[in-house]
Amino acid sequence: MLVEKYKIQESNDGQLSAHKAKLSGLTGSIANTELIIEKLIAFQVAIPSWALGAGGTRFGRFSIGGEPRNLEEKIEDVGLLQTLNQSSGAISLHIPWDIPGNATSIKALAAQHGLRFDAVNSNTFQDQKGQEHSYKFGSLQHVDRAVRKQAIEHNIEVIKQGVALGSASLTVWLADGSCFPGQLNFRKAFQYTLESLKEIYAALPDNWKIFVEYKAFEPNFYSTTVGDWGQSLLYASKLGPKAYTLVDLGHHLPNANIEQIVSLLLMEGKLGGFHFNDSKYGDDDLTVGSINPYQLFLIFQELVEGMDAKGMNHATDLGWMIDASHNVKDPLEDLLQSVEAIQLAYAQALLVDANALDQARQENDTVKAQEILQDAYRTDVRPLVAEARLRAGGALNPIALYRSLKVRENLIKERGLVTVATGL
Ligand code: RM4
Ligand code: MN
Ligand code: MN
Repeated sequence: MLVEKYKIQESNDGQLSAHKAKLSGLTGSIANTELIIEKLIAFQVAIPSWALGAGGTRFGRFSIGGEPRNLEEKIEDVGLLQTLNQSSGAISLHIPWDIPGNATSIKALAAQHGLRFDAVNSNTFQDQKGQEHSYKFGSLQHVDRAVRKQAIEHNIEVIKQGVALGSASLTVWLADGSCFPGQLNFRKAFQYTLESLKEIYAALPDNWKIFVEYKAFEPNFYSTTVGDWGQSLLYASKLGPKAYTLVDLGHHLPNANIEQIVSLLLMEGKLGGFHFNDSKYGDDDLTVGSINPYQLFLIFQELVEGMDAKGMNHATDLGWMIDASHNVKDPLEDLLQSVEAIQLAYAQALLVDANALDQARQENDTVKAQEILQDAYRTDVRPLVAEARLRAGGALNPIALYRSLKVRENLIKERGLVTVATGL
């Protein structure tokens, strides 16, 4: 389904005066609103191709209807999000959940929707039909060289597919690890994984990056071979300058200080990308900002401060991606909420007066430091984000428009009620 520009215009026109009134309240009290709006317009978040259908748990999966049946329809769905919010201008593919049969036409279709391809993701955590060796006991870490080789070759194939689509990074997330004490020699598992990653690294084109994503547990419950940021950083450092750590917000043990991790990875020049989501317990893959928006803000505050310290471009120097799963919500509404939550946290982080914060820290003025952060966090920046969308040609209120245009109902008419999208 396509949403025509005039429909966006019509709905924006009806909300314009109320929006402008809210916006002028903010521009009156904040000095750098123009700069923030410009930065928001430039900031794009990649949508995961594996999160456009109903997610499931090991207990069940409840269809939402109208799910995309193939990659072309997934691109249409992301295009729809982009039309509405003008901030979802990229898609991240998971291979082989999505196989771009004809790369030229897939690339052209994406371009028609204003989309580019962000990181491509390999999958050696599931066995595919007809696959020679099983990943039951790991892939890049496997004790059998033949299994490792198969997994390496898959990653190299994913790089080739990514090159054809104009992507420039590979995300490797491994389920490798062990479920029971005694199952694995930790050092051997690390060394095998490192050797395998080195072979994949050697196949990267010059301008490419490899992101090593860590995760504390699941599906392995005793040890994970890339289990935390320390292990990921170790691999990335040993691999070389094209290798970086990827932080997925749901991949830590409870109460981990993710903002501190982000700060230090940036300091080391080894933060490569992000998978945004939210969680209360583990890898819950919930809507960004739905559980702990303050933590998201604190993470963005470190991102902005750390990137500025290195003169990095906020919009282009890191891979910004969502990684989520939708069990009860319409995935497209959920993704609109997630993108907005990211933009809000980013805008609030841009409000922080870095010099004043620095001075408060210098004077050990803990109260002042907290006030500075919470002042920014408690500012309602929704009108700024809406203004950025308006100027970029998007909808002032994407979810309201999505609903009033009955997008899901139309997708169900087009695609049917019992379609199942590949992915999580
Ligand atoms: C993992 C991890 C990866 C994602 C898979 C589907 O938990 O977050 O990034 O590709 O799930
Ligand atoms: Mn992830
Ligand atoms: Mn995950």
